[in-house]
Amino acid sequence: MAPDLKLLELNPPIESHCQHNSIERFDGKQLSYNDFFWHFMNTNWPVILTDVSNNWECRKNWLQYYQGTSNGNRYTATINFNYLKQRIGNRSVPVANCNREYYNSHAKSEMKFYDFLNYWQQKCEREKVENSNVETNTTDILYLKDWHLKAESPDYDFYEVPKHFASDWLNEYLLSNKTDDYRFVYMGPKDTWTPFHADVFGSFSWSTNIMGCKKWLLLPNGEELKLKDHLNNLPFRIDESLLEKKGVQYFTVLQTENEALFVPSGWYHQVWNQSDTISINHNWFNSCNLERIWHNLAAAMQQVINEIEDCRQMDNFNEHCQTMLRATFGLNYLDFIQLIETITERRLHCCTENGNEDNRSALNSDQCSSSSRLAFFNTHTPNDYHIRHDLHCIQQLMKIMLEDPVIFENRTFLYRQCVRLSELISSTLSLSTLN
Ligand SMILES: O=C(O)CCC(=O)C(=O)O
Repeated sequence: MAPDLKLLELNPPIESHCQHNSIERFDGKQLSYNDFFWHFMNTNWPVILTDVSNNWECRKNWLQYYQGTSNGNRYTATINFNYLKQRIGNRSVPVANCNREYYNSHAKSEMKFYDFLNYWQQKCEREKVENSNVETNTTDILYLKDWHLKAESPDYDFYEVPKHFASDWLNEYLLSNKTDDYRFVYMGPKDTWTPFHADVFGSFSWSTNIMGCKKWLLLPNGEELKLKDHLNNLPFRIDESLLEKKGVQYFTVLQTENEALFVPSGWYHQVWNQSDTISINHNWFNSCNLERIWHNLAAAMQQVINEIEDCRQMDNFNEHCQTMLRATFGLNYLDFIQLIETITERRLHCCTENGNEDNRSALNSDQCSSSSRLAFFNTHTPNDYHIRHDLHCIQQLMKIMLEDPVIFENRTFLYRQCVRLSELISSTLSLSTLN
Protein backbone atom coordinates (compact mmCIF):
# COMPACT_ATOMS: atom_id res chain seq x y z
CA MET A 1 0.00 0.00 0.00
CA ALA A 2 1.29 3.49 -0.87
CA PRO A 3 2.49 5.34 2.23
CA ASP A 4 0.41 8.21 3.54
CA LEU A 5 2.55 11.15 2.41
CA LYS A 6 2.65 14.40 4.38
CA LEU A 7 2.77 17.60 2.36
CA LEU A 8 5.71 19.98 2.66
CA GLU A 9 3.87 23.13 1.91
CA LEU A 10 6.16 25.92 0.81
CA ASN A 11 4.85 29.29 -0.30
CA PRO A 12 6.60 32.33 -1.75
CA PRO A 13 8.36 34.29 1.00
CA ILE A 14 6.50 37.25 2.43
CA GLU A 15 8.69 40.33 2.77
CA SER A 16 9.56 40.45 6.46
CA HIS A 17 12.39 42.02 8.38
CA CYS A 18 13.11 39.02 10.50
CA GLN A 19 16.10 40.02 12.65
CA HIS A 20 17.31 37.29 14.94
CA ASN A 21 19.22 37.97 18.11
CA SER A 22 18.52 34.91 20.25
CA ILE A 23 17.91 31.19 19.84
CA GLU A 24 14.22 30.54 20.37
CA ARG A 25 12.19 27.43 21.18
CA PHE A 26 9.04 26.50 19.24
CA ASP A 27 6.65 23.63 19.61
CA GLY A 28 7.54 21.34 16.69
CA LYS A 29 3.84 20.69 16.04
CA GLN A 30 3.02 24.39 15.88
CA LEU A 31 5.87 25.79 13.77
CA SER A 32 4.90 25.35 10.12
CA TYR A 33 7.28 23.97 7.52
CA ASN A 34 6.98 27.24 5.60
CA ASP A 35 7.94 29.38 8.61
CA PHE A 36 10.86 27.14 9.48
CA PHE A 37 12.04 27.22 5.86
CA TRP A 38 12.06 31.00 5.44
CA HIS A 39 12.77 32.19 8.98
CA PHE A 40 15.44 29.70 10.03
CA MET A 41 16.85 27.59 7.19
CA ASN A 42 16.89 30.40 4.68
CA THR A 43 18.33 32.94 7.14
CA ASN A 44 20.77 30.34 8.50
CA TRP A 45 19.72 30.87 12.11
CA PRO A 46 19.47 28.16 14.84
CA VAL A 47 16.20 27.17 16.47
CA ILE A 48 15.04 24.55 18.95
CA LEU A 49 11.94 22.51 18.21
CA THR A 50 10.23 20.86 21.16
CA ASP A 51 8.08 17.72 21.28
CA VAL A 52 9.48 16.24 18.08
CA SER A 53 9.99 12.59 18.97
CA ASN A 54 6.87 11.62 20.95
CA ASN A 55 6.01 8.67 18.74
CA TRP A 56 9.46 7.43 17.87
CA GLU A 57 10.10 3.78 18.54
CA CYS A 58 13.47 4.57 20.11
CA ARG A 59 11.88 6.84 22.70
CA LYS A 60 9.38 4.19 23.62
CA ASN A 61 11.72 1.21 23.71
CA TRP A 62 15.31 2.33 24.22
CA LEU A 63 14.35 3.91 27.54
CA GLN A 64 12.72 2.68 30.72
CA TYR A 65 10.55 5.06 32.66
CA TYR A 66 10.25 5.17 36.45
CA GLN A 67 7.55 7.04 38.27
CA GLY A 68 8.33 9.80 40.79
CA THR A 69 11.60 11.71 40.90
CA SER A 70 13.39 14.22 43.00
CA ASN A 71 13.65 16.94 40.34
CA GLY A 72 9.93 17.42 39.90
CA ASN A 73 9.50 15.38 36.73
CA ARG A 74 6.82 12.73 36.91
CA TYR A 75 9.00 10.16 35.20
CA THR A 76 12.71 9.49 35.04
CA ALA A 77 14.15 7.70 32.06
CA THR A 78 17.06 5.30 32.13
CA ILE A 79 18.49 3.28 29.30
CA ASN A 80 16.90 -0.04 28.49
CA PHE A 81 20.17 -1.90 27.94
CA ASN A 82 18.47 -5.26 27.50
CA TYR A 83 16.15 -4.00 24.78
CA LEU A 84 19.02 -2.38 22.89
CA LYS A 85 21.02 -5.60 23.01
CA GLN A 86 18.17 -7.79 21.93
CA ARG A 87 16.85 -5.48 19.16
CA ILE A 88 20.15 -4.37 17.65
CA GLY A 89 22.48 -7.30 18.29
CA ASN A 90 26.18 -7.43 18.90
CA ARG A 91 27.66 -5.59 15.93
CA SER A 92 30.79 -3.43 15.65
CA VAL A 93 30.23 0.24 16.43
CA PRO A 94 32.43 3.36 16.14
CA VAL A 95 33.56 4.74 19.48
CA ALA A 96 35.52 7.90 20.35
CA ASN A 97 37.56 8.20 23.52
CA CYS A 98 36.80 11.66 24.88
CA ASN A 99 39.85 11.57 27.15
CA ARG A 100 42.29 11.05 24.28
CA GLU A 101 43.18 13.65 21.70
CA TYR A 102 44.43 12.36 18.37
CA TYR A 103 45.26 14.73 15.47
CA ASN A 104 42.80 17.42 16.46
CA SER A 105 40.03 14.91 17.16
CA HIS A 106 39.25 12.22 19.70
CA ALA A 107 40.95 8.85 19.31
CA LYS A 108 38.50 6.55 17.51
CA SER A 109 38.16 2.79 17.42
CA GLU A 110 35.63 0.05 16.76
CA MET A 111 34.16 -2.01 19.55
CA LYS A 112 31.35 -4.50 19.98
CA PHE A 113 28.02 -2.94 20.83
CA TYR A 114 27.49 -5.20 23.85
CA ASP A 115 30.93 -4.22 25.22
CA PHE A 116 30.02 -0.55 24.87
CA LEU A 117 26.66 -1.11 26.58
CA ASN A 118 28.28 -3.12 29.39
CA TYR A 119 30.83 -0.34 29.90
CA TRP A 120 28.02 2.22 30.03
CA GLN A 121 25.81 0.16 32.33
CA GLN A 122 28.69 -0.43 34.78
CA LYS A 123 29.49 3.28 34.73
CA CYS A 124 25.84 4.08 35.56
CA GLU A 125 25.84 1.55 38.39
CA ARG A 126 29.13 2.84 39.82
CA GLU A 127 27.83 6.39 39.78
CA LYS A 128 24.66 5.35 41.62
CA VAL A 129 26.72 4.04 44.53
CA GLU A 130 27.21 6.88 46.95
CA ASN A 131 30.80 7.65 48.01
CA SER A 132 32.10 5.37 45.32
CA ASN A 133 35.89 5.15 45.46
CA VAL A 134 36.12 4.48 41.77
CA GLU A 135 38.20 7.12 40.03
CA THR A 136 36.37 8.05 36.82
CA ASN A 137 38.05 11.29 35.78
CA THR A 138 41.25 9.91 34.41
CA THR A 139 39.93 6.78 32.71
CA ASP A 140 38.56 6.42 29.20
CA ILE A 141 35.28 8.19 28.48
CA LEU A 142 33.71 6.35 25.58
CA TYR A 143 31.27 7.96 23.16
CA LEU A 144 29.47 5.88 20.53
CA LYS A 145 29.13 8.43 17.75
CA ASP A 146 28.65 8.85 14.00
CA TRP A 147 26.97 5.45 13.99
CA HIS A 148 25.11 4.72 10.72
CA LEU A 149 22.52 2.53 12.44
CA LYS A 150 19.72 3.43 10.02
CA ALA A 151 21.86 2.56 6.98
CA GLU A 152 22.90 -0.70 8.64
CA SER A 153 19.29 -1.60 9.51
CA PRO A 154 17.09 0.13 6.91
CA ASP A 155 13.98 -1.81 7.94
CA TYR A 156 14.23 -0.77 11.57
CA ASP A 157 12.08 2.38 11.84
CA PHE A 158 13.30 3.68 15.16
CA TYR A 159 12.69 7.37 14.33
CA GLU A 160 11.04 9.65 11.79
CA VAL A 161 12.60 12.64 10.13
CA PRO A 162 10.65 15.71 11.31
CA LYS A 163 8.99 17.53 8.41
CA HIS A 164 11.13 20.62 9.02
CA PHE A 165 14.27 18.70 8.07
CA ALA A 166 12.82 16.59 5.27
CA SER A 167 14.14 18.56 2.28
CA ASP A 168 17.57 16.94 2.42
CA TRP A 169 19.35 16.70 -0.91
CA LEU A 170 22.45 15.07 0.52
CA ASN A 171 20.72 11.99 1.92
CA GLU A 172 18.13 11.98 -0.89
CA TYR A 173 20.98 11.58 -3.39
CA LEU A 174 23.03 9.13 -1.34
CA LEU A 175 20.06 6.91 -0.54
CA SER A 176 18.89 6.89 -4.17
CA ASN A 177 22.43 5.76 -5.07
CA LYS A 178 22.51 3.26 -2.21
CA THR A 179 25.87 4.59 -1.07
CA ASP A 180 26.95 6.29 2.15
CA ASP A 181 24.64 8.46 4.23
CA TYR A 182 24.77 11.25 6.81
CA ARG A 183 22.28 9.86 9.35
CA PHE A 184 23.76 9.09 12.74
CA VAL A 185 23.07 7.81 16.23
CA TYR A 186 25.05 9.19 19.19
CA MET A 187 25.09 7.49 22.61
CA GLY A 188 27.26 8.56 25.45
CA PRO A 189 27.56 8.74 29.23
CA LYS A 190 27.62 12.02 31.10
CA ASP A 191 30.78 14.05 30.28
CA THR A 192 31.24 12.71 26.77
CA TRP A 193 31.73 15.60 24.38
CA THR A 194 32.43 16.64 20.79
CA PRO A 195 35.30 19.07 20.11
CA PHE A 196 34.98 22.45 18.41
CA HIS A 197 34.09 22.10 14.70
CA ALA A 198 31.75 23.11 11.89
CA ASP A 199 29.88 20.40 10.02
CA VAL A 200 31.03 18.50 6.97
CA PHE A 201 30.89 20.51 3.66
CA GLY A 202 29.35 23.40 5.63
CA SER A 203 26.11 21.41 5.86
CA PHE A 204 23.19 22.02 8.20
CA SER A 205 22.68 19.55 10.99
CA TRP A 206 19.79 18.60 13.20
CA SER A 207 20.11 16.75 16.46
CA THR A 208 17.21 15.31 18.44
CA ASN A 209 17.71 14.19 22.02
CA ILE A 210 16.05 10.89 22.77
CA MET A 211 17.21 11.18 26.36
CA GLY A 212 19.50 13.41 28.37
CA CYS A 213 20.75 16.95 28.06
CA LYS A 214 23.36 18.47 25.74
CA LYS A 215 25.09 21.78 26.25
CA TRP A 216 26.01 23.54 23.01
CA LEU A 217 28.22 26.57 22.46
CA LEU A 218 27.33 27.95 19.02
CA LEU A 219 29.19 30.68 17.13
CA PRO A 220 27.60 32.68 14.30
CA ASN A 221 29.43 32.49 10.96
CA GLY A 222 32.82 34.16 11.00
CA GLU A 223 33.11 34.53 14.80
CA GLU A 224 35.46 31.51 14.85
CA LEU A 225 38.07 33.60 13.01
CA LYS A 226 38.74 35.47 16.28
CA LEU A 227 40.01 32.17 17.71
CA LYS A 228 42.69 31.41 15.10
CA ASP A 229 46.28 31.20 16.32
CA HIS A 230 49.36 32.59 14.52
CA LEU A 231 49.44 29.47 12.29
CA ASN A 232 45.80 30.01 11.32
CA ASN A 233 44.66 26.99 13.37
CA LEU A 234 41.40 26.86 15.30
CA PRO A 235 41.37 25.48 18.86
CA PHE A 236 40.50 21.85 19.54
CA ARG A 237 38.35 22.81 22.52
CA ILE A 238 36.69 26.00 23.67
CA ASP A 239 34.88 27.23 26.76
CA GLU A 240 33.01 30.36 27.78
CA SER A 241 36.05 32.01 29.36
CA LEU A 242 38.07 31.69 26.14
CA LEU A 243 35.19 33.08 24.08
CA GLU A 244 34.74 36.01 26.49
CA LYS A 245 38.46 36.73 26.49
CA LYS A 246 38.58 36.86 22.68
CA GLY A 247 35.38 38.91 22.37
CA VAL A 248 33.61 36.17 20.43
CA GLN A 249 29.84 36.35 20.02
CA TYR A 250 28.27 33.03 21.00
CA PHE A 251 25.10 31.34 22.18
CA THR A 252 24.67 28.69 24.86
CA VAL A 253 21.92 26.14 24.31
CA LEU A 254 20.79 23.51 26.79
CA GLN A 255 18.98 20.93 24.69
CA THR A 256 16.83 18.55 26.68
CA GLU A 257 14.97 15.33 25.96
CA ASN A 258 12.56 15.35 23.01
CA GLU A 259 14.03 18.58 21.60
CA ALA A 260 15.63 19.05 18.19
CA LEU A 261 18.29 21.68 17.56
CA PHE A 262 18.75 23.06 14.06
CA VAL A 263 22.43 23.96 13.56
CA PRO A 264 22.92 26.31 10.60
CA SER A 265 25.56 26.05 7.88
CA GLY A 266 29.08 26.96 8.92
CA TRP A 267 28.25 27.71 12.57
CA TYR A 268 31.13 26.34 14.67
CA HIS A 269 30.08 24.52 17.81
CA GLN A 270 31.20 22.37 20.71
CA VAL A 271 28.89 19.95 22.51
CA TRP A 272 28.93 18.35 25.96
CA ASN A 273 26.59 15.65 27.23
CA GLN A 274 25.49 16.94 30.64
CA SER A 275 23.95 13.58 31.51
CA ASP A 276 23.69 10.16 29.86
CA THR A 277 22.47 11.07 26.41
CA ILE A 278 21.17 9.47 23.23
CA SER A 279 20.55 11.51 20.10
CA ILE A 280 19.76 11.13 16.40
CA ASN A 281 21.55 13.53 14.04
CA HIS A 282 21.54 14.22 10.30
CA ASN A 283 23.79 16.42 8.19
CA TRP A 284 22.19 17.83 5.07
CA PHE A 285 21.83 20.59 2.55
CA ASN A 286 19.13 21.84 0.21
CA SER A 287 18.20 24.94 -1.78
CA CYS A 288 18.75 27.19 1.28
CA ASN A 289 22.45 26.44 1.75
CA LEU A 290 23.33 25.12 -1.69
CA GLU A 291 25.44 28.12 -2.63
CA ARG A 292 27.38 27.93 0.64
CA ILE A 293 28.21 24.29 -0.04
CA TRP A 294 29.36 25.17 -3.55
CA HIS A 295 31.52 28.07 -2.28
CA ASN A 296 33.10 25.78 0.33
CA LEU A 297 33.81 23.17 -2.34
CA ALA A 298 35.30 25.78 -4.70
CA ALA A 299 37.43 27.20 -1.85
CA ALA A 300 38.68 23.70 -0.98
CA MET A 301 39.54 23.17 -4.68
CA GLN A 302 41.49 26.42 -4.72
CA GLN A 303 43.47 25.23 -1.69
CA VAL A 304 44.34 21.99 -3.47
CA ILE A 305 45.42 23.90 -6.58
CA ASN A 306 47.61 26.22 -4.50
CA GLU A 307 49.26 23.25 -2.82
CA ILE A 308 50.31 21.58 -6.06
CA GLU A 309 50.60 24.68 -8.22
CA ASP A 310 54.17 23.76 -9.16
CA CYS A 311 52.85 20.61 -10.91
CA ARG A 312 50.42 22.51 -13.13
CA GLN A 313 52.22 21.38 -16.29
CA MET A 314 51.73 17.69 -15.59
CA ASP A 315 49.20 15.63 -17.55
CA ASN A 316 45.72 15.48 -16.03
CA PHE A 317 46.46 18.20 -13.49
CA ASN A 318 42.75 18.85 -13.04
CA GLU A 319 41.96 15.15 -12.45
CA HIS A 320 44.71 14.96 -9.83
CA CYS A 321 43.26 17.99 -8.09
CA GLN A 322 39.79 16.41 -8.12
CA THR A 323 41.18 13.22 -6.57
CA MET A 324 42.88 15.23 -3.83
CA LEU A 325 39.73 17.30 -3.32
CA ARG A 326 37.65 14.18 -2.73
CA ALA A 327 40.26 12.90 -0.25
CA THR A 328 40.40 16.15 1.75
CA PHE A 329 36.90 17.59 1.45
CA GLY A 330 34.91 14.34 1.04
CA LEU A 331 33.35 15.48 -2.24
CA ASN A 332 34.73 16.72 -5.57
CA TYR A 333 33.22 18.66 -8.48
CA LEU A 334 32.08 15.51 -10.24
CA ASP A 335 30.37 14.13 -7.12
CA PHE A 336 28.67 17.47 -6.58
CA ILE A 337 27.35 17.80 -10.12
CA GLN A 338 26.13 14.20 -10.02
CA LEU A 339 24.23 14.97 -6.83
CA ILE A 340 22.69 18.09 -8.38
CA GLU A 341 21.81 16.14 -11.50
CA THR A 342 19.93 13.50 -9.49
CA ILE A 343 18.08 16.14 -7.48
CA THR A 344 17.16 17.99 -10.67
CA GLU A 345 15.97 14.90 -12.49
CA ARG A 346 13.82 13.74 -9.62
CA ARG A 347 12.08 17.12 -9.57
CA LEU A 348 11.82 17.51 -13.33
CA HIS A 349 10.24 14.11 -13.43
CA CYS A 350 7.38 15.41 -11.25
CA CYS A 351 6.90 18.33 -13.61
CA THR A 352 6.97 16.20 -16.73
CA GLU A 353 4.95 13.22 -15.57
CA ASN A 354 1.99 14.28 -17.67
CA GLY A 355 3.78 16.67 -19.91
CA ASN A 356 6.75 17.40 -22.05
CA GLU A 357 7.87 14.23 -23.85
CA ASP A 358 11.17 15.76 -25.01
CA ASN A 359 12.34 16.40 -21.50
CA ARG A 360 11.08 13.05 -20.36
CA SER A 361 13.34 11.26 -22.79
CA ALA A 362 16.31 13.35 -21.63
CA LEU A 363 15.85 12.02 -18.11
CA ASN A 364 17.08 8.87 -16.57
CA SER A 365 14.77 6.02 -17.61
CA ASP A 366 14.41 4.67 -14.06
CA GLN A 367 12.97 7.92 -12.90
CA CYS A 368 10.54 7.98 -15.80
CA SER A 369 9.24 4.50 -15.27
CA SER A 370 8.12 5.32 -11.76
CA SER A 371 4.77 6.98 -11.44
CA SER A 372 5.03 7.61 -7.71
CA ARG A 373 5.23 11.14 -6.31
CA LEU A 374 8.54 12.44 -5.10
CA ALA A 375 8.75 11.46 -1.41
CA PHE A 376 11.48 12.38 1.04
CA PHE A 377 12.33 9.68 3.59
CA ASN A 378 9.22 7.80 2.30
CA THR A 379 7.03 10.24 4.19
CA HIS A 380 7.14 13.83 3.00
CA THR A 381 6.16 15.14 -0.40
CA PRO A 382 6.93 18.67 -1.61
CA ASN A 383 4.16 20.80 -3.09
CA ASP A 384 4.51 22.19 -6.63
CA TYR A 385 5.89 25.52 -5.49
CA HIS A 386 8.58 23.69 -3.51
CA ILE A 387 9.62 21.69 -6.56
CA ARG A 388 9.79 24.78 -8.75
CA HIS A 389 11.69 26.68 -6.07
CA ASP A 390 14.27 23.88 -5.83
CA LEU A 391 14.71 23.92 -9.61
CA HIS A 392 14.99 27.68 -9.68
CA CYS A 393 17.77 27.59 -7.06
CA ILE A 394 19.61 24.93 -9.04
CA GLN A 395 19.39 27.08 -12.13
CA GLN A 396 20.89 30.02 -10.21
CA LEU A 397 23.66 27.76 -9.00
CA MET A 398 24.44 26.60 -12.54
CA LYS A 399 25.07 30.23 -13.52
CA ILE A 400 27.51 30.60 -10.63
CA MET A 401 29.23 27.29 -11.35
CA LEU A 402 29.71 28.16 -15.01
CA GLU A 403 31.80 31.14 -13.92
CA ASP A 404 34.11 29.03 -11.80
CA PRO A 405 37.58 29.13 -13.44
CA VAL A 406 38.09 25.36 -13.19
CA ILE A 407 34.78 24.63 -14.92
CA PHE A 408 34.91 27.54 -17.36
CA GLU A 409 38.50 27.07 -18.50
CA ASN A 410 38.39 23.32 -18.94
CA ARG A 411 35.06 23.27 -20.81
CA THR A 412 34.83 19.54 -20.21
CA PHE A 413 32.12 17.24 -18.97
CA LEU A 414 31.39 19.46 -15.95
CA TYR A 415 30.80 22.50 -18.13
CA ARG A 416 28.48 20.55 -20.43
CA GLN A 417 26.55 19.14 -17.47
CA CYS A 418 25.95 22.60 -16.01
CA VAL A 419 24.70 23.87 -19.36
CA ARG A 420 22.53 20.78 -19.86
CA LEU A 421 20.88 21.03 -16.45
CA SER A 422 20.26 24.71 -16.85
CA GLU A 423 18.64 24.20 -20.25
CA LEU A 424 16.54 21.30 -19.03
CA ILE A 425 15.18 23.38 -16.18
CA SER A 426 14.49 26.38 -18.41
CA SER A 427 12.64 24.40 -21.01
CA THR A 428 10.49 22.65 -18.42
CA LEU A 429 9.46 25.53 -16.28
CA SER A 430 8.14 28.98 -16.62
CA LEU A 431 10.09 30.45 -13.71
CA SER A 432 9.01 34.03 -14.10
CA THR A 433 6.57 33.77 -11.19
CA LEU A 434 9.31 32.87 -8.70
CA ASN A 435 10.99 35.53 -6.62
O1 LIG B 1 26.07 15.61 19.91
C1 LIG B 1 27.26 15.69 19.70
O2 LIG B 1 28.12 15.23 20.45
C2 LIG B 1 27.78 16.42 18.47
C3 LIG B 1 26.72 16.76 17.49
C4 LIG B 1 27.19 17.68 16.43
O3 LIG B 1 28.25 18.23 16.45
C5 LIG B 1 26.28 17.98 15.29
O4 LIG B 1 25.17 17.43 15.22
O5 LIG B 1 26.67 18.79 14.45
